Amino acid sequence: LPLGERLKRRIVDGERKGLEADLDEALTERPALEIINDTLLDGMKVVGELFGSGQMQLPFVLQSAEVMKTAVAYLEPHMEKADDGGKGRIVLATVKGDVHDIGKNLVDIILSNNGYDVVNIGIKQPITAILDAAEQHKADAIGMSGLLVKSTVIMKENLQEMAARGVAQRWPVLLGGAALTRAYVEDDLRSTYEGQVHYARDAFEGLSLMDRVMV
Ligand code: B1M
Repeated sequence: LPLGERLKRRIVDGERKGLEADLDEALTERPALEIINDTLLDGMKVVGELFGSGQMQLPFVLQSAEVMKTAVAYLEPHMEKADDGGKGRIVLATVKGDVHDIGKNLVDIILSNNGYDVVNIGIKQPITAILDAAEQHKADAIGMSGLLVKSTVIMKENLQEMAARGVAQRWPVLLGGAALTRAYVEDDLRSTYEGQVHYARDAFEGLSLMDRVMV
């Protein structure tokens, strides 16, 4: 198989052996971010389709996710650091009840490499923990990730909780994750919320939103 196909296959098959050698070879051809975006994420997409259609069982999805994480960790030091920090601080979390963190961690990498201080508090985080972290770290913004349909409801509840606590105007909120849609965030959530809430389709939109929010 050609290198790109081989790497994609590794994600789909959850095959770690020889991964680093393939990544080293890919790095001689393309920048790290391009390898992630154009190849590895394609592999994860296939995993999602296979899982969704019942052709792949959960333990194998987990293996694929582990290979994806290993690959991203291996590539991270090779990424260009465009900016050294000081552009603002964001608390990032995957919402309550949700364990998916590959997307959130990519957002962390992209923002960190582009001048933001990221306080990544992990998965399954209730809004109380998110707000405590935002307070404690004097964050300028809050980012919530969630991939389950259920998580889109949690995000709505989280915004309601922020409004109830009177902190809606204090932190602009960025939302992202596969189950969210732009319409849900920009029409539904935004219409009832007095603070800033933004939808980010991917990590790069997350970055451009932060650049807009922080001016
Ligand atoms: Co799960 N899972 N999973 N899973 N999983 C999905 C999400 C699912 C769509 C698969 C499917 O059915 N086709 C489905 C959800 C269905 C639904 O809710 N309607 C699903 C399910 C059902 C489940 C379980 C319930 C399965 C079970 O237990 N029976 C379970 C849930 C457990 C829980 O959360 N309580 C579960 C578990 C798992 C694993 C642990 C095996 C593993 C996660 C490992 C990990 O993350 N450490 C896993 C995986 C890997 C997936 C799929 C296959 C891939 C997700 C992924 O990493 N994609 C996923 C299929 C899919 O998403 N279509 C699926 C790559 C990643 C880069 O994309 O996170 O979307 P993503 O991030 C993107 C953008 O969304 C955006 O930027 C990234 C790209 O640049 N983004 C942000 C994300 N967050 C952002 C935040 C921002 C800005 C942008 O600002 C704050």
